Amino acid sequence: QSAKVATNFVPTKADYQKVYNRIAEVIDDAGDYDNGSFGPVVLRLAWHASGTYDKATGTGGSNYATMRFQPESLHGANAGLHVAREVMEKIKQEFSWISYGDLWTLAGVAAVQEMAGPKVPWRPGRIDGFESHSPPDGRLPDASQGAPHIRDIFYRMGFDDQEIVALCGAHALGRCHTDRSGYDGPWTFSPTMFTNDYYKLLFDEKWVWRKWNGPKQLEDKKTKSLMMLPTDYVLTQDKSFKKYAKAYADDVDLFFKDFSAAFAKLLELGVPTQQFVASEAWIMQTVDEQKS
Ligand code: DDH
Repeated sequence: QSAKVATNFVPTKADYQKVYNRIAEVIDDAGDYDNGSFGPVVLRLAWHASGTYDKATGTGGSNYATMRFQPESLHGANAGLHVAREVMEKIKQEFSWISYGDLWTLAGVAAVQEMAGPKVPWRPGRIDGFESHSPPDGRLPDASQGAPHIRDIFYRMGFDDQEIVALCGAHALGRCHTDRSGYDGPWTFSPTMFTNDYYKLLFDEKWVWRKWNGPKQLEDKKTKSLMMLPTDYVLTQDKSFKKYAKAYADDVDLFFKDFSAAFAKLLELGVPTQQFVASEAWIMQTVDEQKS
């Protein structure tokens, strides 16, 4: 924000689209890192930067980008996200006027949209805060737990069962890393394509506990190349979660619509409404759309 004042530069939607475009480039320029894409890890950064919100106290959330500071950057749940923060830092150097909170959340939007997901409404307005704004550890979900824990964590942010199940569909993307969470492997066969395969696979495959030295996780009996966390599998076991998971397995359009709404809400958690520049969120264009 101080940069904005210093240069008297008031960015427009077109300026944010330039940042979006640069994010899209950088996400793709990943060499042999994880299927050649930083998209999934950048999406996870946006989620972990926002998912610390507590509606009872109004603390946490995406406003202050406090994951820049220790100890939050070192919280167990954030292991590996330095990769995403470093990728984002390159862009921050080029567009110094954008706040980290806006940059990270816009990157989450770009990751979803560029990996063929739904359009996600987004608007700028987050400001860079201080270490004193940092949330305590333990606000993000623990993958070894069951339905009560998932509800505790997401109800605290202000989400309901339908939104919880929709948000979990992000696990169509990316993978677990043994040196980060201890878990291992991808959820789907196309970890850089946003699809509803996560739900389809949950119901269509037979899931068995993997026999290994790592934390308890499931593997698909047929190929043994996919994984589910205990918290993923719960979506097929809990009656209320299951209803939505089944609906998303059967209807990709419904999943896209509901994911977009819940994810847009997630990205705005903890940001006072008056800070938002626009009264309505924007739809940023994909790189492909700008070509035609
Ligand atoms: Fe997740 N997630 N997530 N997740 N997540 C992991 C990876 C990724 C949980 C645990 C893990 C969401 C919900 C949950 C993404 C997006 C989202 C990993 C592996 C664990 C563990 C980390 C590693 O080893 O690198 C749990 C538990 C929950 C829950 O209880 C609901 C949500 C809501 C999102 C979202 O984006 C909206 C993405 C993307 C990844 C892949 C990251 C990567 O590097 O690849």
